[in-house]
Amino acid sequence: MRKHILPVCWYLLLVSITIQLHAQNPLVRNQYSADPSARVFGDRVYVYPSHDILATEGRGRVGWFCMEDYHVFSSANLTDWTDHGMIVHQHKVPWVKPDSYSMWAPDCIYRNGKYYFYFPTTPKDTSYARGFTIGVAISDKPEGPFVPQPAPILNVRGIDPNVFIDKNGQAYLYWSQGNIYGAKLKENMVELASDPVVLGELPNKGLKEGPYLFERNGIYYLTYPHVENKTERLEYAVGNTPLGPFKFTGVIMDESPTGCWTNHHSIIQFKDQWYLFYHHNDYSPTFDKARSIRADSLFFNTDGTIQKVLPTYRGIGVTNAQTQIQIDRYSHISDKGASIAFLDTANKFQGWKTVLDAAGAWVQYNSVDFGKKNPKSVMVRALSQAGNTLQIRVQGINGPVLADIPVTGGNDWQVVKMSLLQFKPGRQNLFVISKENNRIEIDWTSFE
Ligand code: FUB
Repeated sequence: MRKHILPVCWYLLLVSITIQLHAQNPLVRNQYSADPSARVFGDRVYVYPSHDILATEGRGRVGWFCMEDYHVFSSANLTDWTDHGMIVHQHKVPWVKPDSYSMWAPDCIYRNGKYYFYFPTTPKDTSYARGFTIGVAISDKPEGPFVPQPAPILNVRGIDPNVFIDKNGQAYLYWSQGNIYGAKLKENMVELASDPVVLGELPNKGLKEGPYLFERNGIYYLTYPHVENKTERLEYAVGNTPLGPFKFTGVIMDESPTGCWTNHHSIIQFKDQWYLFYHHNDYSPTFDKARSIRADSLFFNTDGTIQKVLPTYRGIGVTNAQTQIQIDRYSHISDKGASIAFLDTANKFQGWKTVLDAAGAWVQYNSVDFGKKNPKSVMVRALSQAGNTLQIRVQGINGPVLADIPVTGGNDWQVVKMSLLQFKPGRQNLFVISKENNRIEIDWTSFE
């Protein structure tokens, strides 16, 4: 079960609802989320995703993307995320076509004391654009409140805005509409300062969208989803200036293993580590317009090329041993006798369980912080019809045994608590192993 802590201050409830979430992948556990634009503001990471909802008759187009608002999420440690609530709604933007439900992939950037939130959507006045254009909302704080501008940015037609501010202070807006476009932004951040140009030399065949540009060691990385085969994968090209020309250089992430047709990403450096934020469809395996954002670590080679990122469940951040450790978000899993399933297929936001059904089957969950204070016991929420014993080890599959936990047979979930045989301080990789052949399902484990 996931833990949601609602604020006690009634006046906060009137403004927006703030919810605390513990998360690995996916990062957002209380709603669908897509197209994550991550930014480092101060000592926190803020993520501005799209917010997928399910269309119904009269609300969006059934079977297609449906988005009416945006939330912002932030974290200081990449494990505990705060949902700051809704920051922009289509019905609060004066120029948006009210029945469009097309608040697609956004971005946000800081300049001169203000936060500028860019979002693509459909205007009711087609003289701005037939189809999508891009608007801006402005705030004094990264979590809002954001005030939408009365009109969209002129001379922009397309989706997926991304903003980059170069070392000399010049800001650029990027977006996509078949091709990827770029233009300079004025100092006011809400008007173009140059005519849009098509960025080259990118692959000609197959859809390209979702540009995200960043600079590292004098290299400008233009990164983008591209349909090289049947679904999108994340690629990058490099150049010497913010508007190119760029040279295709490689693939950052292959096509989604779960068949999610889109991917959309951002790349940040936070406390000396680079991260890729992207999306899959974790909570909606059979409908890929209801997506979930994720993050994994990203590494550069010494020549500046990017190593391919493999999507993981474990994701990023350290997990406090005293929280409910969701081992179904594993780092590694045994080849035989171990699998993951939804706890409740009728309510997928309940999350997942680990299923072990062979003696010796195991899951490994990395980076659990035990701190310095000795925990005395371990708890596990588990269900085993025939009964089984779980073994908890650290450091390796043959590493020190912390506990053997007998789970008696029955049809109900039970929380079983056992004293620890020994304790290993600091950050540990955790192994949960089935000792017998009887099937056992595990929701979470925790130390106290
Ligand atoms: O979320 C709607 C669209 O799907 C985005 O704008 C694209 O980048 C793709 O992720």
